Amino acid sequence: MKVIRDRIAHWSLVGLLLAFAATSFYAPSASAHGEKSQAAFMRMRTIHWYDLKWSKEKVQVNEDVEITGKFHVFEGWPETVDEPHVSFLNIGIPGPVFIRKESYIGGQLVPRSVRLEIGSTYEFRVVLRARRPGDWHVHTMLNVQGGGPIIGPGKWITIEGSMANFKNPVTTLTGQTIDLETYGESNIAFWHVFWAVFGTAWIVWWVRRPVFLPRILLVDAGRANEIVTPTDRKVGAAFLAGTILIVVASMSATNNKYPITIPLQAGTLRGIHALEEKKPTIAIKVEDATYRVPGRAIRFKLTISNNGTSAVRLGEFYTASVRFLDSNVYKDTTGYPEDLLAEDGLSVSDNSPLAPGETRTVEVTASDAAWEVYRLADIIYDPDSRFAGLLFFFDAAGTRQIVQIDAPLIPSFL
Ligand SMILES: [Cu+2]
Repeated sequence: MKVIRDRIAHWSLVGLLLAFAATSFYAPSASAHGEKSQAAFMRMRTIHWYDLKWSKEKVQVNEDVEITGKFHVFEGWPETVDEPHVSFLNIGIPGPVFIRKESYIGGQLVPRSVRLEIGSTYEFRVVLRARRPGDWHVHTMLNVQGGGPIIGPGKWITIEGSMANFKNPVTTLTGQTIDLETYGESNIAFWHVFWAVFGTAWIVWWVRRPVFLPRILLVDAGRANEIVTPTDRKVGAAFLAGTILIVVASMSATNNKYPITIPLQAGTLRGIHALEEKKPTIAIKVEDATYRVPGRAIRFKLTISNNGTSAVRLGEFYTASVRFLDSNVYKDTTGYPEDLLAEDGLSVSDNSPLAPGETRTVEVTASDAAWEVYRLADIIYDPDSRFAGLLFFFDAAGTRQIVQIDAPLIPSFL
């Protein structure tokens, strides 16, 4: 019997060790972080992030990185996502590898949720401070209550140094400078350990004596009174009085040590300033839009009317974080994430300058591996086959105009 039991114990231990070894050596690296699995039409038809800039790609612990840019809240917001009336400007990172020092929308500090209006464009700025060394894929994102996370383009940022050096100093309104990384930690530890020991002491008082069978037999025999002695009652009373006394005394000590405290600050911020945008002087009509299944490109026919005063060319088509550029017209200098940048992914059947007053119908092809890698091709599985995006036109002086497009997107199988 003993031999069998020993064998079972032995092999269970071996099994456990093997399972542990197998799982600890298996560490797959993920390169996109949630957005690929979201419905393509929702990514195209919610938030358009553009003009993104990252102040640095490599930082030391305690150094800041600033992410700035604009986002447009698409007019044709999907019904399946609640309107962004309670939204939060977040950052998508695997835990606090950076801390968020500041975030602004329209120049206003936004530590809380904000109300955003459909159709508006906002400017944002997020200041991150490096905390944990590694290579991190940092996304700007917007959490919409009733809609979930709307993930912007992610960029790899490297943090060097040691996390042990990380500091997060804050000066309170009582004039004290504290380090939020460790502030209050020892106090929390002390009180939790204290009450755990207190509770354990109470249990130990009772389990010193035989716990179960003798007591059950005594109760069954009608001698339950003998289990609890007069000393036990005194100890019980002492524990009761001690508990109440310690709670009251420590509460008043806390009030003396921290006389000024405030409630948690919360509440949605309204009246966030949107960017005032000039109406584009270019009118667009999407005649039709298709994509081949399977394939890596989207094609659309545009009728472009230039109602402005200078000749323009189409330089970029943006949809769902992917930027398709015509390198003859526009080149990216912002260090946009490579996997989302099709430097020469946009081809226009006739991209010669469109003179003021002129109208032209052109075929546009936006083609890149990103269409497949980021699963925009998976719009074939969506219950609403419509796309949306931004077109960026440039005149000879480099002045930019942004026109939003929105149309049904029809698959072609032949
Ligand atoms: Cu990512």
